[in-house]
Amino acid sequence: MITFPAKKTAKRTKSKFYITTPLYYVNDVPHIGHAYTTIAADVLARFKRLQGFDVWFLTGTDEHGQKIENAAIAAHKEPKAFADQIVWNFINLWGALKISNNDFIRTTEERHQRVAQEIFEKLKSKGDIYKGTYEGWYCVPDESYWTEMQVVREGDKVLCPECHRPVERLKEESYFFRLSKYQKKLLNYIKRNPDFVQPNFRRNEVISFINQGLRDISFTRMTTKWGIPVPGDPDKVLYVWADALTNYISALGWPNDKKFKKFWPADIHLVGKEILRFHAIIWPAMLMAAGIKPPKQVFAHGWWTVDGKKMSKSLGNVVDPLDVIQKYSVDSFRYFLLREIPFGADGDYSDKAMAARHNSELADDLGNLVNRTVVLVEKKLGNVVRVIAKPDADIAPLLKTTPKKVTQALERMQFHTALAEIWNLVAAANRYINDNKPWAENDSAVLAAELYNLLETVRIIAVLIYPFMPETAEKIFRQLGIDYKAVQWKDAVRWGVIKPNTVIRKAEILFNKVEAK
Ligand code: ME8
Repeated sequence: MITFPAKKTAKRTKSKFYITTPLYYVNDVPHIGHAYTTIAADVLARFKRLQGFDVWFLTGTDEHGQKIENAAIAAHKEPKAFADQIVWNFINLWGALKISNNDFIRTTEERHQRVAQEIFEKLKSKGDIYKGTYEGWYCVPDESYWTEMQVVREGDKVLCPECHRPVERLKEESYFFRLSKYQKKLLNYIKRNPDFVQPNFRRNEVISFINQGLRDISFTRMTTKWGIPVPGDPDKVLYVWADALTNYISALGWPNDKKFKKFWPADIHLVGKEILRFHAIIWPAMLMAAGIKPPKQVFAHGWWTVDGKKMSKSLGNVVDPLDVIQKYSVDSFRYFLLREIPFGADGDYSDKAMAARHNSELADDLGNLVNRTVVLVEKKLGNVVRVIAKPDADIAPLLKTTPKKVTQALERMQFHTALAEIWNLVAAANRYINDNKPWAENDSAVLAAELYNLLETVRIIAVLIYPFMPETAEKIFRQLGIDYKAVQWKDAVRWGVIKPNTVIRKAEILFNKVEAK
């Protein structure tokens, strides 16, 4: 086997990787925003598994609080029965999207409720929880408290500064978490760990927010009954964020389970930008108070709009991922979301943009490359690989640099760059066919060498796209006679994996062209 003299990817001291998504509210069906975070987490989980990491990938649902209670009332259901119904929309969607999560946690599960209560008690025993009265504003859709200074007034309406929906006035007895005490410690942690909050511009936002001064936060609710009972004060329930954030350790069986010991601290909490403060301020402060290590990184991505507008039921522009994958394919959808915008920035979804990428980059570029290669091998070599040829100078330099660039991009969460690099290689391979014209080659040795180069290039591309498009990669591996279960990331820097006498299976169309609406 000829191996490129490429250096091994970065040395690692630890072989575990723990990645999480937010726990999605079960008030409604999932849309492309929820799919986005979960697909991004899945790509990283698959990438790390291929690299040999022991991966734990967690997702789940946030099932308590006033928002769910109100949605259940509107549906004439008990909150738990309502959650039991809605949760299937998430479980089924993750199945359809080929999400490879290792666990799925619901905050109504006993294993979670126990931990949420124990953490509350622990903070209380440390003197970081105290009794008082909360008086101020509350945004139910965001489940967040706002002060007089923060709310937006428009005429006689009082609106949430984050989502611009009306807020409620609250006055209730409550237990507060002494968040203010952790201001300095948090700032130090963020400064000492530049990767903790990413991207960098979000890190700066978090730092300036903390510098404005942190206020203690109400950690219980009285007027809402749908939640985890406060230990020792059953008239109250835990504030839904104080409950839900602890899922990241409850799912690992904190404090004694070997999963917790192995996987904590989390390597990455992936979140949307609107919930960054909960994850980068409140959550690490809770952990510090409980004497538990903070996560290594919180990465906040941007928001999708649809046809230039915020997705909303009233506008009727909420995109159901199941509709998209039915029209295009799971892999087209996964590809589009991560190729269209840099991770961290906002983006816009439209059927037109989706169709454009599907038809040109998937059907034309990748689909044709694989199809042409396999058809040529069928016609010219009778489907059988003859020899292992050396990498051709026309394509070898790119074959050598691309895997490295893709690895680097994935390690920096630059999914769109990783895909752009892979598509440079796809374009180079298509050019290689056009320039060398193997269909007209009369010298059988030259022909065998060219086709071998194409087959190995296609194989390497399949390795590189695997985290993004597992179904497509598997289809390609099957055509090349490769057991996809045995594929590793380092196979992308190997040459000579396809052996002589391998039977190449007949081309199967990877992507059918689709017309935009
Ligand atoms: O906030 N664009 O749950 P949630 C991109 N339960 N991502 C989007 C999006 C959009 N338009 N809309 C939603 C909650 N998301 C809490 C979290 S965690 C302990 C508790 C994604 O159902 C994005 O990841 O409102 C965002 O942070 C998340 O869904 C919010 O989901």
